[in-house]
Amino acid sequence: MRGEALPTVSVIGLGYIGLPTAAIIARAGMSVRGVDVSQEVVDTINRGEIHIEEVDLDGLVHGVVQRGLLSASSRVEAADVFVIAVPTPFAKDGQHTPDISYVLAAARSIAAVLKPGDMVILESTSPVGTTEAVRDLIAAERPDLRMPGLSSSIPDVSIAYCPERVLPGRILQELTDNDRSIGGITPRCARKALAFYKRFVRGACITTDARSAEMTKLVENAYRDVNIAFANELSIIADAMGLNVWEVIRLANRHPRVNILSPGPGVGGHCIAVDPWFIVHGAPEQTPLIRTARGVNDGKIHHSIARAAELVEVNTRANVACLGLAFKANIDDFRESPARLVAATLARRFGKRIRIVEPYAVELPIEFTDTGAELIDLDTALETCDVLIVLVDHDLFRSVPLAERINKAVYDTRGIWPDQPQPGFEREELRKAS
Ligand code: SAJ
Repeated sequence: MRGEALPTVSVIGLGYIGLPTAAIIARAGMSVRGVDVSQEVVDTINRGEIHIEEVDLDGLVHGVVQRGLLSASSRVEAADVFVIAVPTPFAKDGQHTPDISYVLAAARSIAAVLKPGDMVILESTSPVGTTEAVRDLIAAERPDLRMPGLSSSIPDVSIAYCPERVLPGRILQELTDNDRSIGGITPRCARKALAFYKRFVRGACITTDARSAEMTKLVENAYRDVNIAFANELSIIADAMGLNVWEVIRLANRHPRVNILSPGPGVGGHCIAVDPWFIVHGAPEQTPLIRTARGVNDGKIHHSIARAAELVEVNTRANVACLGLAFKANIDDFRESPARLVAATLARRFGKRIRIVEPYAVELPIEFTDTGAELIDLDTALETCDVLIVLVDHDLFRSVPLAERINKAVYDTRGIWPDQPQPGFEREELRKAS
């Protein structure tokens, strides 16, 4: 690559993946134009500021904007490489059908400015076949350009699928250090995309075909969902049998080939609870396990609500602290959060007895309005609430010593307090002892 001019890059979609990706590519010295439909996002980035929370992202974006390597716009303009990082939500049909319209809209806007030699890379999590759909759309819009895989002649443009696999809260580190699957529409496309990613990725970049790369991304998240479902099902079984699930998992995981994940109040976020459906949608007859896992994890939310409500009802006079609203530990993302759903359901049912502790929130989300529930800090909760419902394993909650919660009724959906006496468990121990 020595002596070669660096490509100019356009990143379409400046959300949780697009913006960090754009900033990292810019840091590698390439000139990057970020594109977003929101003028507010565009203006924020052009001021060198950011609109999302992610560790160290503010300093990085500020730096590359200052150095003139990253700018934002609401229009797609000519570039050498186009990276699509737009959302792929569900369609509004209630059937968990993937909606790839944002991807296709991005492809259409790229088609208008595409020139021979350019490369288009899709990063959005997508159902199998989407990269080919992007290619077909561009082929229809630009009959003057030869497309990969449609004829035996050398194509004018390259098209590839390269999913991200980063964890919120560690995005910048994982964007550079994680291995990447790079799926070309043709092997030639994959090699060209590989050369691009090698400029800013330290992890291994492994080439494959586009459909395999699309499926790989979905499989990674479905794998995690199925494994969390196993843990969640165990927790429901343990409740029915009066067992301490954390003790059972801890001991089972001493086996050299067993590694059970952690139960929780359900699975949240925008990936693990969504992506398995893309596989189910593509192969409805072949996916009983993946579909069932989704049902188990969603069912765990209702189980958590029922168990928490029982505890609130039994402790008639007590104030109740729900600990956490985020979809997982130590982040400020409350979207698609089972913790938030459990807390809001309790607030609607029990009103002002419910208090919420969420160190990452400055106010309660909209659905808490008029419920009577209030946002309080952890110290106040420990002073004023006799029932604690742990919904998120934030480090702040983990650090509460036994002495400060020993006399409280606790439902710990995350197992952060293994030393907390478990009433049901103790009864069972006593029964066995007598
Ligand atoms: N959870 C449990 N028990 C566990 C692990 C997680 O209940 O043992 C819950 C979390 O509390 C949360 C949900 O699962 O509600 C998802 O959290 P997560 O940490 O498993 O994953 P995400 O959604 O933050 O990120 C995932 C990652 N995928 C995998 O680990 C296979 C990440 O690498 C992907 O890049 C990301 O999805 C994505 O963008 O697809």
